[in-house]
Amino acid sequence: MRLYATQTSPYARKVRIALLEKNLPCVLEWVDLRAADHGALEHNPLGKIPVLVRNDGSAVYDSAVIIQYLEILHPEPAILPHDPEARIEALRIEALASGIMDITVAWVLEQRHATDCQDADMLQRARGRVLAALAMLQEETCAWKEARALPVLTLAQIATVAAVGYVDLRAPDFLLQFPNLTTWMHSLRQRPSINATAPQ
Ligand SMILES: N[C@@H](CCC(=O)N[C@@H](CS)C(=O)NCC(=O)O)C(=O)O
Repeated sequence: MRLYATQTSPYARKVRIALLEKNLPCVLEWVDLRAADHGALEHNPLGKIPVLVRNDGSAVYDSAVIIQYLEILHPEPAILPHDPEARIEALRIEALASGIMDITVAWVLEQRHATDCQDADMLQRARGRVLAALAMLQEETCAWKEARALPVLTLAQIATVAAVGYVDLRAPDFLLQFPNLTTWMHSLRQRPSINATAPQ
């Protein structure tokens, strides 16, 4: 398998952590998203990463679908609970974390405009929504204090680390109100899957 990714994409990081937690070998293909003809376009007409290219050449995207693909084809160790209620809950937290990624990416892109061209309402609304979602994630992590010692991380934890790590990289001020969330994320630093995928 080959995974098209960038070093900083939180969506790609979610998949990279899942691959490492599941001990699945995968070649990483680094993509320059600014290039007009970057390699992922050949496999995903949307031009978005991550894209997983299977050994038969067929492609799987987006990150949530790649995760489902990995879990279906390589069920052990499981990163999603088997119990239906717990599974839906894990997928909800993944959606919450992905929403944080989506809104933070949009916030970052808006911030890059010249100050007098920025949409101040959009920036404020985005900030408010990310903060509300981070508050909810912080509540979730209270139950995960021992995640560092788990044999395998769950999808909810993986998506949370990827989202919070991205906020920490691009909008660290957003995390000031959430010291417990930051502490939880840092407690996982020594885990090989987290350490090896930290955005640079
Ligand atoms: N919903 C997608 C989002 C993927 C996404 O937006 N990736 C960004 C990188 S962080 C990207 O490829 N952007 C390039 C573009 O939109 O042209 C997923 O979960 O995989």
